[in-house]
Amino acid sequence: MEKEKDLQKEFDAKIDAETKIEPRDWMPDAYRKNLIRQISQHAHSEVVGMLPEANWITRAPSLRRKVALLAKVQDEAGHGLYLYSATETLGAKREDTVDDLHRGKAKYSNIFNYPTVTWADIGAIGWLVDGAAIQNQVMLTRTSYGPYSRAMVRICKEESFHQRQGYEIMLTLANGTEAQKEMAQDALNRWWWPSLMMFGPSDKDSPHSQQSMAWKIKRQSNDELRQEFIDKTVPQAEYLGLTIPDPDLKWNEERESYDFGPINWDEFFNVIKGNGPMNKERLKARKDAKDNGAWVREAANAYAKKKRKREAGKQSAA
Ligand code: BYC
Repeated sequence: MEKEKDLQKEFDAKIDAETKIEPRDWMPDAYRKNLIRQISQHAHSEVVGMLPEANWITRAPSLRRKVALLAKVQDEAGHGLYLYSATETLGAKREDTVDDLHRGKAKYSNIFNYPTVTWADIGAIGWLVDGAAIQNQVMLTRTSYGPYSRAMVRICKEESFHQRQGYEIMLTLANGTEAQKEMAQDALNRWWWPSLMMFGPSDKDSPHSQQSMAWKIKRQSNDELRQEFIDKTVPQAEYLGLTIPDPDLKWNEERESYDFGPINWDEFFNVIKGNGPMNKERLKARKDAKDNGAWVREAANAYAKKKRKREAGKQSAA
């Protein structure tokens, strides 16, 4: 008991001093659990996030667009891998983590449960979804758990390229024909609100925030990040000549920030419960990928199994 208290004190001192917590360091169980929850959900989001975009790889309008989109989707797979590895440093088994996703037990970002119906959606995802991701993830480069913070540095660099490829698609469409501009506006209309929801419920309804901020896992609150994202993104929409679909959006001189209309939290909670337009398809695609890859895993394991059997045979003969 005394020893536990000393370990807790040492942990608290490290958090205070901004010293990273490393895999072999002692950490409170609740800190470990909370990190596994957040990092694994983040990993699932990266991997499920490949699906709506992959939908357009074969239909990208030019070779240049296709190459950029392919690179982006591959980057997301890489992000998933760094993050699954980070959960393993906390003692989580990757098989269990992935099974939690497939069983619908673990969450992944609300945003990937909407369909990508036109090419402009690929622009809107890069601009808004990756833009929101950067807004949230830059603070995570300073998160208190070492492996997570180091993974986030690399991820943020890649997200920055993703955001630009999306904005450039929007810029091209917004300066194109009337039909192209309409397509860009329609994509903005559909992706704006779900993008704002990506930051999570408002601070008063966010059960994990207070403790996560005290442990310096999160460095800014959901509402703070959402507001910063809006303030940055509105001028970008103006530059495109597009209209943010919020009649209440208004610059507030006093706060030097935008006021905005109410977010439909019923929609958010419904989507993260598994009832969004694409939840079932997304999970099915992930499960199918696992099932269809079974033969690869079997082949990769075959040699190891054979070797084990041979060695067991030698031992029993000896
Ligand atoms: N979607 O107490 P709260 C990407 C859940 S991927 C679904 O505020 P927390 C990209 C939350 O899990 C973007 N669920 O939680 C990839 C919790 O439920 P549980 C993903 C959400 O953790 C490919 C409950 O609501 N980014 O960038 O303190 C292509 C209460 O919430 C969401 C990350 O994962 C949501 N949006 O704060 C392009 C970043 N929000 O677990 C782009 C890392 C909340 O109790 N994660 N919930 O069942 C975080 O920073 C934090 O986990 C969050 C939520 C800010 C998201």
